[in-house]
Amino acid sequence: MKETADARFSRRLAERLRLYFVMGSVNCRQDPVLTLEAAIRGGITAFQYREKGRGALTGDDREQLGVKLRELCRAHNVLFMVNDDVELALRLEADGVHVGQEDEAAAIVRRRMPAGILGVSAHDVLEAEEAVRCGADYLGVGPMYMTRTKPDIREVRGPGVIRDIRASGLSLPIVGIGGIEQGRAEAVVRAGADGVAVISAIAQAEEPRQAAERLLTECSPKFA
Ligand code: 3NM
Repeated sequence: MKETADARFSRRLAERLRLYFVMGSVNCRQDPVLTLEAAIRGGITAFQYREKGRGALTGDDREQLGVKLRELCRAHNVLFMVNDDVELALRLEADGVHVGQEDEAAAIVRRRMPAGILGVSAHDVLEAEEAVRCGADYLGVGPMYMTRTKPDIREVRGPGVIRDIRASGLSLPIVGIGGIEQGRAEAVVRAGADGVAVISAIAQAEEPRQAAERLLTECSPKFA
């Protein structure tokens, strides 16, 4: 049977979401540009600019850092997403926007950025189904494990929630997020995720490049 255009888009997007690095300046041990450069050398396939939290850059500083990070991604064919800010995403000519359940409603973002990739955070089957109705192109499902990076996380559900979402019949690309460190990525992919999204496992690593390389190996399909 011939693959539909939607199915082809999803399959290609899933491949590009295998190792999804999320960060802003407050998450990094070193300079964010150097951190992203190292992560790209380590093989990340997607990046989300998430300039959030105490001490985060604002205004022009936020945008200028975004321009530098976008340039890096563009030069290396890494997907460039912006967290929760359609205006910034449009100004930065990002590939798309990622929104949480608490952020601007996904359906509104979809209307304001019809051609961009829309990622939505979901925590259970009902939220996943609602995100699909709102036009999500992929889901970020978490928290997989306990994390100290995001203070307002929901209950930790583990990779089983991805298995539940897949069992409900959802075929959209999924990345697991939350507390995914070395040694935890494979379980997330085995549960049905197409990739993993991480902040501290790369941004807080002494060697972000090596951290990314190891995670990429862990979440690359080596099982049938
Ligand atoms: N969203 P780390 S958990 C941004 O559960 C984010 O939706 C989550 O950081 C969710 O990789 C999370 O350092 C933080 O644990 C991920």
